[in-house]
Amino acid sequence: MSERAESFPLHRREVAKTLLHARDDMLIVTGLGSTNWDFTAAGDAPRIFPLWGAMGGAVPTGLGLALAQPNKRVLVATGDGEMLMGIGSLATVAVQVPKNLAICVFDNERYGETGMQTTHTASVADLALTAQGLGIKDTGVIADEDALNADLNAITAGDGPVFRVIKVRAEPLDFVLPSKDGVHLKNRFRLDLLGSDAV
Ligand SMILES: Cc1ncc(C[n+]2csc(CCOP(=O)(O)OP(=O)(O)O)c2C)c(N)n1
Repeated sequence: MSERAESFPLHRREVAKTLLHARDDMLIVTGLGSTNWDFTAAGDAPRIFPLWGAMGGAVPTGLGLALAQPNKRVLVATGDGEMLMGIGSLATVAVQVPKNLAICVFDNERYGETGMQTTHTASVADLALTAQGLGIKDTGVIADEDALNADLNAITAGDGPVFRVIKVRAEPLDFVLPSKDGVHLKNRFRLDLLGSDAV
């Protein structure tokens, strides 16, 4: 059971590239762990806000952003371990019903960044069912390229909140790190979104 993720067809770096380029005005919050590296590798840009810490904080950060910027599309892309740690935030997303928010969990069934220890999704935990149970109506699992393409419009433009588990291969990849300067990351994001008065 725990080895199955090593043969999932979707490669996370390709998924990140597809999501990043699907909509160039979409704001993106990435979770600590490998989604930071995936989106940096796909094309580091001011509209991407990578979280270097605060495990469990990706969805709350994306929710706050979506509520503050209702006319912008917001995507949270994070790992299954990070999502498990911040799981209660999905209940708040469900209550707030942000129309402009999509959440994609890159589920490799591993704590990738810390050495590929298996997470709960490698055995019994189902994050899409959990999100549904917490009240998010539009949930689903994407396991191959056809399903990803079929769901791209929902993720980038569908009525939110949209929640997708994307099953990605458990594979060792090179680190492609964003800047470690948190103030720089915050300021470049604010500058891009709000203009020079914001920094
Ligand atoms: C509170 C806390 N616990 C543990 C860690 C260590 N840590 C950093 S990344 C990570 C794993 C992230 O796993 P996942 O979200 O599944 O992402 P992946 O790298 O597999 O995509 C862990 C355990 C941390 N940073 N903070």
